[in-house]
Amino acid sequence: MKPFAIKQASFLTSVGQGQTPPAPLACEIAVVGRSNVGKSSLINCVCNNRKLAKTSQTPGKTRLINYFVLNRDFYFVDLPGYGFAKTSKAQQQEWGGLIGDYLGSGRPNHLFLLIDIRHEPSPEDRQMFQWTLYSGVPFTLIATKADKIPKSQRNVAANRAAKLLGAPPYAIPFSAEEKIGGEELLLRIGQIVEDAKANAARALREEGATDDPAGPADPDA
Ligand SMILES: Nc1nc2c(ncn2[C@@H]2O[C@H](COP(=O)(O)OP(=O)(O)OP(=O)(O)O)[C@@H](O)[C@H]2O)c(=O)[nH]1
Ligand SMILES: [Mg+2]
Repeated sequence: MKPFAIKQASFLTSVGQGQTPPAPLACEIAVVGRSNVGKSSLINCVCNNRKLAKTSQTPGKTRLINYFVLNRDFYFVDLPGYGFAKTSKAQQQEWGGLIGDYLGSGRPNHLFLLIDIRHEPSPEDRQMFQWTLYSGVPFTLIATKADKIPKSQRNVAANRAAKLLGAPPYAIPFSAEEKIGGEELLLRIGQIVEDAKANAARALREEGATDDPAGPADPDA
């Protein structure tokens, strides 16, 4: 398989609750996880552009759904994080509404669910995982900040984090800081985009086949 490369990446728009999202593209991959887990850093790392998505040590920086266009072909979506301290009830409700609507919108082809490789999943991580399962959107678990633990323990720790979440025991160990796991992630993205295109083409063919009320032409007529 040809290695998949990100040749172009640009910010398109931010969308809040009740606002109209941009017209769909061939594929949409959304990044979700606790505030400060490294969502924006992962996007920047994959796109090889440190300034693309705003990163911050202040949790809760990303409050809107941010759309990035990659290879002029598909979306990478930075979702607002959950679980930071000092969140009001109203903010939590706003977040829940935004994410719930997004997951049920039919837009995302795939979710990258991020968990910190060092910590047990939080109650919010577990809830997010349940929402993910409920949404039916395929997902990949990614264990971030892998640079924080010794190399020999990374795979075990990543898989353990997935297992603790109640998921199949596999997560990609990733570090934006040391570019660990970048190639595996790119391969994954390539597969997801290819699958989304193949599914869309199949759906179009099927639609075409059922559109003609007379059915297929009779060659003997
Ligand atoms: N050591 C290490 N630090 C990281 C890594 N990824 C992100 N960080 C740091 O973690 C902090 C949060 O990173 P962000 O990418 O802004 O996190 P986020 O998930 O987008 O956070 P919100 O937008 O608040 O939801 C920043 O200080 C980053 O520098 C990593 O792989 N390794
Ligand atoms: Mg962010």
